[in-house]
Amino acid sequence: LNTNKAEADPIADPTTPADTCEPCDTLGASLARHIRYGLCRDDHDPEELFTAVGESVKEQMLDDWRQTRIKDNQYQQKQVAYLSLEFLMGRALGNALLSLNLTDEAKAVLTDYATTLEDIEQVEHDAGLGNGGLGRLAACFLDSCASLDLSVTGYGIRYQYGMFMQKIVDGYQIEQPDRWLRHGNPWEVRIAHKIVSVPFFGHTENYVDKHGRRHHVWTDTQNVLAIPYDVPIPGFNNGRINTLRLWKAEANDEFDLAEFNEGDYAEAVATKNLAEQITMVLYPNDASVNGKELRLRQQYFLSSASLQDLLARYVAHYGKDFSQFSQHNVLQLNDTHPSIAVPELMRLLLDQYELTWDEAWAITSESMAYTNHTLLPEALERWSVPMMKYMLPRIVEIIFEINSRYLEQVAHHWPGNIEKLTSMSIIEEGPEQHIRMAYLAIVASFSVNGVAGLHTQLLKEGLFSDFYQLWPEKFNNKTNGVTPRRWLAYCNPKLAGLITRRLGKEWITDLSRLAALNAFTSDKAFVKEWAEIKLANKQALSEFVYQECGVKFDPTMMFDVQVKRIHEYKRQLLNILHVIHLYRRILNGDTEGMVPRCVLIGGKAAPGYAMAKQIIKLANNVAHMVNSDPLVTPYLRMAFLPNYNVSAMEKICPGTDLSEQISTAGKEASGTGNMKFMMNGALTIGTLDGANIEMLEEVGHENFFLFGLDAAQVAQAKVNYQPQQIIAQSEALSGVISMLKSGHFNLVEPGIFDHIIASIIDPYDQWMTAADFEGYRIAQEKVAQTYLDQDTWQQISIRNSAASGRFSSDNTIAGYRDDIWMKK
Ligand code: NBG
Repeated sequence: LNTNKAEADPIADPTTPADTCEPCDTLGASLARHIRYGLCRDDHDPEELFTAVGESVKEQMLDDWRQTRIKDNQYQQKQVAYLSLEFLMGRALGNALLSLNLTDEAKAVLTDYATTLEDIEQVEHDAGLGNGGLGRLAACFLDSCASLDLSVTGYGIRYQYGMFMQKIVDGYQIEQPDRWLRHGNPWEVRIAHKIVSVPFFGHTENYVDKHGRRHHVWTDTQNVLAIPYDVPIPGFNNGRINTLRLWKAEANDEFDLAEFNEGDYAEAVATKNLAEQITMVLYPNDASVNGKELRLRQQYFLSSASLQDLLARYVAHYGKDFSQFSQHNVLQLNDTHPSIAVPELMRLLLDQYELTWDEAWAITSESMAYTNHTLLPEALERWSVPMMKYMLPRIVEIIFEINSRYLEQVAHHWPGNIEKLTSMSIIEEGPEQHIRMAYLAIVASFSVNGVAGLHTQLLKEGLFSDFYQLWPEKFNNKTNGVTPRRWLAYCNPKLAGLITRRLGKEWITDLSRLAALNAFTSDKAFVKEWAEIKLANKQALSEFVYQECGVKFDPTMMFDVQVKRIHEYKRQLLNILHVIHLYRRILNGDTEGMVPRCVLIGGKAAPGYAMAKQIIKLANNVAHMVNSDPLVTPYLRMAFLPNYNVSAMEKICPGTDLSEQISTAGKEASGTGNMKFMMNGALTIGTLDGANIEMLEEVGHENFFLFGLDAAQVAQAKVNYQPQQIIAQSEALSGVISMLKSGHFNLVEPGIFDHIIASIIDPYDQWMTAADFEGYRIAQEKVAQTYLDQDTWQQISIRNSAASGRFSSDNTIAGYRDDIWMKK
């Protein structure tokens, strides 16, 4: 355990030679030393050179990292723990250099090694410890917290295999393991003295002591060690280095003595590997539950290790007086995935620190805050009670106790209403009982937030309406945001340079300043330069697309892009149907007023999601037919980009003209890709869903291509939905459907798209693809018309960037800070 003494400030008050040694070298000297003494050989390959660069850059952060830690251990400001099963960090090098203001120095230093910073950056493997929006949001938040000088620790899992690598073979998605740690990870530091132990299985016993107090013991457990690996999170040019603490599971050394004595030494050691499976792999499901036992083990492992860590740190400073705990700590739960932290904090306070139930509950319910990220029912976690009882018997006891006390409140609020008790209970009855994790999180949290205005409203009116009636004060909205450091300053240096030349560099930490760009829409030279930068970025993107897909994109054509996880609600299918429509028009010679376009679609499908995988296959097959017809390619080209990830988006969003945000209204909680595109001057074609609504509010209707049913109309239209009729009334859509049915895109694989075709015609199609097709097609025509007038298009592009200030995650985090974290 760390004590006050160990964390006293050794720099002010040196106690060992280590405290008085020379401060660390310059980046160049440090790199030379890592290459000479760190790599142990001269014929280093690019991976090794990257490792040395990473180590050197990390070294530049160590003093500030230590100072940040020392300061935060004094609890000078409230300590926030951001608990998340996912942190989709991507690459770290370029962003760290930007934050430390070392980019130019690094560029200069690397010329001595006959390489460029760009080449070294490309060697870094993405840290893909997340699925999509939820994990990337956590990463953007960490950047903003550090940049706003907030003491926030990210707690997550150090998965040995992150998000799978997607290959496309014959148009089909193939998943391959992501061995991101194979060449080591220069950013992490293993902190062996902060290991904690996490219990599983066993059983509970209780007894009454001589003072009449009941004690609970959870015994006969199998314990797994949690080893922290710390990753530095530099604030932007401000000296703060926060920590992302990722836990790795390891077996402890308590061997099974019976096996041991029977001479099965090797067996006894080998079975210990089971423990290490806990942090082996990230579950690749986005927006659906991972109902596997191992997933629950991951959730408990993360929650328990992080809470033990937090409590030990608190006790080291304040002793066992927990009366101040919630004043100094807050835990933000990133979705329900870590919500088992609720009963775990209760357990630690009750069983380990011997607080009473009321004391423990006051602390827990004053320090937990929960963020919901989806309305989709298939994503709401429910865990089987028998399974949880077997794995975590003490935790289940505590959940039942929380539930019975809470149901009393429900009974007071709705006297005599048995139905309410059943529907609001944390325990769902049925052939097998289940624990509703979202309800557990709401009951225990002082704050419950959605991630965009519409999403929060729908939570209050629909999914959680009973809870909203009971506790209206808990509910609040925090519209998502993205960090302008990575998503503009770093990924689009040309545009960032132009903006800085005109506005100064303050926009990097105050994105609302981009509003001043509106003044330049009538400045011809500025507009011209804006357009030239987009063209150069499109050139770079076409090289990337050619390298990854072998498809030639022409930068003079419009770049129309949809990249995100593949899901029916996101309606990549609607986009593909539109491509088929354009293809038919070209084949029919109807090219009047058509704007040549390159359509890019990218994204991963959950490995068990058959329909999403078929959509990928359809995109690839349509792309093949389009690209192989020389009569078509002057007007239309299409590519499916394999293995879409963070570093791909860094190349894609600067070179995009049109951003596709076309989900069925009411389904996309917020979206964050939409914001990255907007910041980089793309125009959006989109529905009234998620944060699109707020983007539209900021930029105005004349600068946004809106179409489709809104959430209320979707609900209404479901009542008597007749897609067959809609198709019959649309010449364009009937043509598209008959072409699909004819097998034109699957000549040698008959029938493979039958499910997709059936889904569009199905009166129970939840995603209402047919309903929105005509609106979408017309909006796309408007896009084309607008694009023909390049001056107007570029002005709208500038206005989109200018209006994106509200979607900086700095802004979002300021909201979390003021309304949630600093509330008490
Ligand atoms: C996702 C939503 C997105 C949202 C991100 C971040 C889940 C469960 N939800 O719309 O689908 O932008 O969360 O809030 O991954």
